[in-house]
Amino acid sequence: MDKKAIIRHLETIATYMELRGDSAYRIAAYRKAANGIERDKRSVDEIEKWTALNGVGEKTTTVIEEFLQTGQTKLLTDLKKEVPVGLIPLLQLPGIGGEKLAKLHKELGIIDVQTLQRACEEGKVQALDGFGVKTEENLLAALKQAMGTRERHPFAYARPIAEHILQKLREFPAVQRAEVAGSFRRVQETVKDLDFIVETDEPEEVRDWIVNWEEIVGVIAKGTTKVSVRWMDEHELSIDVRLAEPAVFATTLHHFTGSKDHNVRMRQLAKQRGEKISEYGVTDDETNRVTTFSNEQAFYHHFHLPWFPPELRETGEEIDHSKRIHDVISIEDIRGDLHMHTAWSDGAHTIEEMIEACRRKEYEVMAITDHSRSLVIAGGLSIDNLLRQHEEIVKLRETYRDITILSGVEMDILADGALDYPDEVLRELDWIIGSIHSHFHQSKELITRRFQAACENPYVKMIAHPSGRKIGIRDGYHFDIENFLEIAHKTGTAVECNANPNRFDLRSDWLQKAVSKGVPIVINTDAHNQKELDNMTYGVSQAKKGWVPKTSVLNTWSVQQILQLKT
Ligand code: DGT
Ligand code: CA
Ligand code: CA
Ligand code: ZN
Repeated sequence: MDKKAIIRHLETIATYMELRGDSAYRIAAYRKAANGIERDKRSVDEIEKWTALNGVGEKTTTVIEEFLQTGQTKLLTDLKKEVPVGLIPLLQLPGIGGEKLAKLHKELGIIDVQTLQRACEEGKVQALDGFGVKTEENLLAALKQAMGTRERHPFAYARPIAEHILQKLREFPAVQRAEVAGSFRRVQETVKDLDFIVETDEPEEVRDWIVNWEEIVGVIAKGTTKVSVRWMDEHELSIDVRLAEPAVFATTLHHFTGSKDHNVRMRQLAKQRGEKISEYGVTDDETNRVTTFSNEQAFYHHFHLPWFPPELRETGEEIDHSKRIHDVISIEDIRGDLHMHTAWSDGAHTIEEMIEACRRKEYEVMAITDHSRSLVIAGGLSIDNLLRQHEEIVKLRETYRDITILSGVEMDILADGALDYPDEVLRELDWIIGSIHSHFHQSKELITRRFQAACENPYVKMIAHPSGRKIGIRDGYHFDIENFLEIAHKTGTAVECNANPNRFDLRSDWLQKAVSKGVPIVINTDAHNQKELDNMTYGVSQAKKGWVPKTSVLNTWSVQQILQLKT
């Protein structure tokens, strides 16, 4: 027998005793014994008298001898019966030893990941002695990230997986069309799984191909119309693929795009007309004749409705507002991007490279907005560098006459509401963005006061990512959206709809509020490289979810109108 096995067994006993709430003295006896055995250089066979070892007593020796003879001990078997099995994996959590876990078990009835997660979410853990807000936050984050218990995944997390799968599906010869459906197609902030609809005449062939993909770690279901598999990512994201024959592709795509509530409303509408909707088409109640459609447009048209962008298919109420759909912003309306970084601060590309990328998008206007001097970690620009950059942009305007290049900055709003540059500097530039990047823990009132100070400055045209959240990572600061929008409205300051899927900031319901208060919205990518400029479509999706009309979106206006903001 290996000495390590004995040591591990004794340590396990100590851990279980700790979880059971045994006396510190008893627990320590097993730990000391394990320690003593580890320090002794001899092998198991060479040890004659266990009690002669440092820290090993009579009682422990009995346990060791039982273990040596049978490979197990009654003591540990009994302990395992008494301690909930679900507690054991929780020992892996950062900052949680047996003692703390025992306390959570005793005081809050924690028995596994789920009960611990619930207790954290309800704020019960921070109320315990020896635990605080920070511990609770850390625990929750660790539970969600490391233990694979995350139920929903940020859109940004699922996106590369979705894009990869979509491309793969579309390249397979037996696949005619493939689309992503479900909450991902609706561009929800988080998704539970990924849903795909595949058009094929050979469902078996496609199915057998999919279950053999090297990127999957398990098959959940395998039928003639549906395959469910687990992706190889750390959370083993589940992937549903529906196999549809050509005639039913459009209705299958519609059905599995959802949302459930949107579908319910559609079915009600059909019922009033004596029809039934399913993923296989629209059935006439009287004749039982099934109508199928070549695409979703034709399907909606059948009900005298315009095509609904998936982003708008949420509560079902959208069906009552179908007339407003053509006012809602779409990607074609966007004339430029007014928030991006270059290698002058923490971006990857030069100003020229960013200009080239924006020209490829046929933008009429763009703004270079690197970080300001206080944001040292992001390479914020000193006044000198900012002014040098401005000069360079002025020069580049000579070269690039088909796009208006605004010279700007993303300026930090400091902890006390002061701005990172004096007015004499700001006056030189065209497009000043105000941002909060520090002191997130301030009170609602202080954060609001910082925003107010920025908005009241005549040179600050826009507030970037107002809530500071990063989906699935941090909630952002405490902040009173009503108050903030009121201030933005009064001062004529625009607010950003940040297109980065990690942010999707503002939230869709807040965008609606901004629209109703008449606050101009700017959809920006905040790109740190050329590729991220492509996120514009996701920003537009986010704006769609808030029913933002194009007239409210500042970067659909003419350059002149943009420059007139706050003048
Ligand atoms: P998720 O996955 O929670 O992020 O959200 P969804 O909307 O992607 O939900 P999912 O994957 O369960 O189903 C995709 C769509 O399929 C859903 O939006 C509507 C439709 N669907 C699926 N199951 C049902 C069902 O049992 N009843 C109805 N009415 N629709 C369903
Ligand atoms: Ca889904
Ligand atoms: Ca699904
Ligand atoms: Zn930025």
